[in-house]
Amino acid sequence: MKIIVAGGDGFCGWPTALYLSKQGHDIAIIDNMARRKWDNELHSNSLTPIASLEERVAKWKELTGKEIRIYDGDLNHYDFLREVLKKEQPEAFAHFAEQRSAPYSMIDREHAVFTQNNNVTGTLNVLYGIKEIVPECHLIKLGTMGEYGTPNIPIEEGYIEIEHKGRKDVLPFPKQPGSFYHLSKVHDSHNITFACKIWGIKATDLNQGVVYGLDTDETKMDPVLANRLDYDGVFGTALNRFIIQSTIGHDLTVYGKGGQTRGFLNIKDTVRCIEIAAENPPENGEFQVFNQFTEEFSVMDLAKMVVNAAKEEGLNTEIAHLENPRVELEEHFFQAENTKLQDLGLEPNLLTEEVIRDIIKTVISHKDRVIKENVLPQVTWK
Ligand code: NAD
Ligand code: USQ
Repeated sequence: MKIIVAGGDGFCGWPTALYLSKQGHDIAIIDNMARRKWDNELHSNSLTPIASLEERVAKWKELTGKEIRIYDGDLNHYDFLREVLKKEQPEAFAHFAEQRSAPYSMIDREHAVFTQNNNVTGTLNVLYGIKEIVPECHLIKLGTMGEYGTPNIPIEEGYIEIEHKGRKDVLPFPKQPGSFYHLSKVHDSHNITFACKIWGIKATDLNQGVVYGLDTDETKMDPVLANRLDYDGVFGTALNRFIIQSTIGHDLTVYGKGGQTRGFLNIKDTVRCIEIAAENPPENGEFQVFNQFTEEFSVMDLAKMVVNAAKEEGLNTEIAHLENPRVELEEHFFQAENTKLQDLGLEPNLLTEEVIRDIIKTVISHKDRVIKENVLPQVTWK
């Protein structure tokens, strides 16, 4: 299948591009290198040294003989996007290319506006591009579990049957996102729903949970193929942050009580989920939604697992309860459906202390790259 991976230089997109290429798909990457620029802006870095995208794809070609074409450009530049779509004629468009940090979107007005412009306009351009140039192309859009928030009822996969005043309907599940970033994903979902309805586009929204780990079989083939790994207070995510903190002797930064519960999945499952979505397009005009996570954990569950795993590696780690920089529930009900991807063949890589120990072993060799001032959270919601 001809697949464009937009955001293919990023944490989820790069291993996905490699995995799909390995499976025999014909891959082109679109990326404007924005993520590397945000590192410069934040005086931060990936824990792992990462090669340029040109070096990465050249190494992939050298090792496998497989070519991945790259287009350095912005989804917000429609003329650029249109030319790529004309040239590539993709059958699927896997769209990772957004500003994905909740704290980054909450820095100030400029960052909130940038996040929503970048994400919402980028996705709107992709929808117009598909309509205009490749109407049969399947849009596979990375959404987030955070679109739903933490309601006091079980979360369905996209839609809920509601009975109201004696009448029934199947409606989009209510959205209660917790940052201007998460809101951008909700706005995207609404725009995609509408575009499917009016133009007959086919799209899949993958409401992904928090991703942990960094390696896949493909990224491990050579140091030049290494994936990026974020640990700082802006782009680092819960479990990966805790693992890295344990290797540098930093207390684990649990925000508030730590009862915040989320869906999680290993990066190895992210790449497979994209393949499953590509293999299972919806009908024209349909917007299908899969909840893409494999297990639920509270932040405290994860911190305790990291403490135990780190101990086995000879690392003494303590848990700190920091004042929560975010506005969110710290103790709440959370139960979300996630059967659709597994029904289509996903075999989850579940989280064990062994898995955490493996990640610790990988990150420990790069721990000297940690910029310590970047570990504590500095962005607040208020
Ligand atoms: P990332 O920041 O590592 O990668 C995103 C890539 O998109 C970067 O390489 C960036 O340069 C590129 N990009 C951003 N805006 C662009 C634009 N306008 N035009 C072209 N390229 C652009 O992020 P990630 O962790 O790989 O996340 C990828 C997607 O998955 C995002 O949409 C994110 O919301 C979603 N997601 C991520 C996680 C997670 O835990 N990392 C969880 C759920 C959902
Ligand atoms: N948290 C801590 N300590 C930390 C970091 C986070 O307690 O050091 C808590 C947060 O307060 C939050 C939870 O852990 O309650 C998750 O935070 P996170 O930073 O791991 O994840 P989040 O901000 O939700 O964003 C990440 C990705 C985003 C994706 C989302 C999936 O950056 O792109 O959409 O995970 S989800 O959480 O399901 O919405």
